[in-house]
Amino acid sequence: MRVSVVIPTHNEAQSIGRVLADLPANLVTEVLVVDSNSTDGTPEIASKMGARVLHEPRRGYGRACLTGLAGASSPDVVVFLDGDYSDRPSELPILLAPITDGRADITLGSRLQGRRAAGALPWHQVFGNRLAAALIKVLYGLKISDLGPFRAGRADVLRALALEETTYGWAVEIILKGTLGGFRIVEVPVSYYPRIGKSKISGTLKGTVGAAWFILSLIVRYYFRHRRAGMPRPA
Ligand SMILES: Nc1nc2c(ncn2[C@@H]2O[C@H](COP(=O)(O)OP(=O)(O)OP(=O)(O)O)[C@@H](O)[C@H]2O)c(=O)[nH]1
Ligand SMILES: [Mg+2]
Repeated sequence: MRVSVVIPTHNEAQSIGRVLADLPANLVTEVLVVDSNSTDGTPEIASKMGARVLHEPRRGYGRACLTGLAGASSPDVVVFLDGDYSDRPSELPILLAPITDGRADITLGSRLQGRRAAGALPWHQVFGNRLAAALIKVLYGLKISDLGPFRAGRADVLRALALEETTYGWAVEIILKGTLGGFRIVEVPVSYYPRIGKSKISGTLKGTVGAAWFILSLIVRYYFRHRRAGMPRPA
C-alpha cells in the first residue's frame, strides 16, 4: 500500500525535523512538506531529511493540504498532519489500521478521545471542537468528538470529494462531504501535545473566533445546500 504523508508548514524550523524523524519509515512511501513562504529554513531542513518539498506561495491551511493531495504520486492512502509536533507521527498506524482493515474510507484522529498533554488544547479549542462535533451529530448523524488535524483517507475517496476549502474549512469539509457521500468515517484516539514554536492559527483570539465562526457556519451551510438539492439525509 502506498502511503503519502502531507505536512503543511509555515515557519516550523524548530519542529519539522522531529516530525519527520518520528514518522514510521516502513509505513510511509513519500513525505510531502507543503511550505508557504517560510523564512526560517523549514523547507531546507525538510528536504535535507528526505521529504519532497512543494512550495505553495498562496497562504491557507486548506490550500496547502489541497496542494499536497494534488501533488502526491499515485498514493493509495494520504495522511495529513501538522508540522509543529503537536501530533505524534509515530501514531500513524492507529490511523491506517481501520483503512487497511477495510473498515474505513477516512480516519480522524481525535485529540479529545486520546491523551492530551497539559496545555496542549486550551479550553476554547476544546469547547469549539466539541460544539462543532455536536452540531455535526445533530445535522448529519455522524458521531465524532473532534476536528483534529491528524487524519487519513483513501486517495480515491479524497479526490472524489472535490475538496475546495482553502482555509479553516478544510478540516470540516472532508467530514461533511465524506458523510454526505456515504463514505465510512471512523474516529480513533490520538495524543496531542503543546506545539513547538510560534502559534499561527489557534493561539490568537482573532484566529480562534474566526476559525470557529467559519467552521460552524460551514456545517450549517452544507446541510441546507444538501437539503435544497433534495438528497436524503444519511442514516
Ligand atoms: N503551507 C502552509 N502551512 C500553514 C499555513 N498556516 C499554517 N500552516 C501550517 O499548518 C499547521 C497547522 O497550523 P498551526 O499554526 O499549528 O495551527 P493550530 O494547530 O490551529 O494552532 P497553533 O498550533 O496554536 O498555531 C502547521 O504545521 C503550520 O505551520 C499556511 O498558510 N500555509
Ligand atoms: Mg498547531
